[in-house]
Amino acid sequence: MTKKALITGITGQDGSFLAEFLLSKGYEVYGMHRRTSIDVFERLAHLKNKIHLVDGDMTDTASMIRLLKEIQPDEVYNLAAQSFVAGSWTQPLSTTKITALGVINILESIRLVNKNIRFYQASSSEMFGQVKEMPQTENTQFHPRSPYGVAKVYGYWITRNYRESYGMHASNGILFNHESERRGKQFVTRKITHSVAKIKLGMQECFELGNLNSKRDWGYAGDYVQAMWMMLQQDKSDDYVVATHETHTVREFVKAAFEAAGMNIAFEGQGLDEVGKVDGKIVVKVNKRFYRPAEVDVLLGDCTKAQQKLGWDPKTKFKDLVKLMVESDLRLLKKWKL
Ligand code: NDP
Ligand code: GDR
Repeated sequence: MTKKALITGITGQDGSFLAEFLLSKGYEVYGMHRRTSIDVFERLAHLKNKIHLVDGDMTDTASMIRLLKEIQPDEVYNLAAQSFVAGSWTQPLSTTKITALGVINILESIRLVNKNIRFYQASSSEMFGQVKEMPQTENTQFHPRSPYGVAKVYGYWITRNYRESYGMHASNGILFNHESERRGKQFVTRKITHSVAKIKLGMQECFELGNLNSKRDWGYAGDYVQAMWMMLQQDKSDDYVVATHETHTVREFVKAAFEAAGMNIAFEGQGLDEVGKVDGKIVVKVNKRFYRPAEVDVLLGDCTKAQQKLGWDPKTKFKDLVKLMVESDLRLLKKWKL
């Protein structure tokens, strides 16, 4: 029997990678998307004829009940969220409605329609926030630092609660930052690789960033979606950290991106006066506008449990990730220039 999976957040970075992966495993894939006034299927162009796109919204429980009844999926992957941390201060209520309450909307819908459906919740390292220990594991206490992080803590606990209350197969993947050539351009990695590619091609002179000192454990999205699937294949549901166990500053990411484009950047100055120069010309400046009201200074994940229990390993190394993103942006921009 062909297995059916419903993915919420299909139009996002992870949605496209997970859909590809599940198709390769022989799944019939359904992707839920909300109505928008413009075409948001850029990341799905190559998959559009292979998956079923269905209408729904995380804040509309009725749409989820309808979809679950119609599709009767074996597995639900809940990837939908207002996922931009900085945006969660400007839109705290809608972030909460989508990223926190959206999770109970879908869990309760599953419970009412068929509680044997297996459930994956996209939990986040942002829950660790002001970290209580290094590295962070499944047992590290949470201290979220943004409305987004707080919403994800709710999503995490309600997923555990439905597992404990109703015996549902509901797992949390506590994923650390994962990036790719399909990453949204608001996020720092893609903002950097896209800007560096523009500078390389003479289309831009300089770009601005916020906190260059914050450290992240960056992995590749293509590797991480495999862990999501592995969690739902276990006899018992559980919670797992998915990370690379390596952390780098934003400044190191910038350096690696320029290097991947064949340029050398040197930083000088401090704080808001810090600049990055290539051949004596300023290419990176710091702007307070990109600082956050409360920052997550450092994240470093320990994925030993996922390695031992799921047999999952992070494959893509930091330098290779940066290189693949820069090269993809160079290709895209060259095409666009033509
Ligand atoms: P994206 O921001 O790329 O994608 C988010 C998806 O959610 C989009 O498809 C978006 O649709 C959809 N969405 C937003 N609001 C609604 C709504 N009200 N109803 C239905 N769909 C909605 O995120 P990623 O792919 O990077 O991340 C996937 C999940 O994993 C998210 O939950 C994120 O919080 C979480 N996560 C991500 C990490 C990362 O590093 N990427 C790390 C840890 C957790 P639209 O296109 O219409 O906006
Ligand atoms: P993050 O990702 O907040 O970790 O959330 P983001 O790439 O937005 O920020 C990472 C770090 O870079 C610093 N930074 C900047 N960030 C952005 N976006 N733009 C800038 O110009 C800039 N300059 C410095 C930030 O302050 C921060 O410290 C991502 C999202 O995918 C979440 O949904 C997910 O849950 C977490 O990763 C794990």
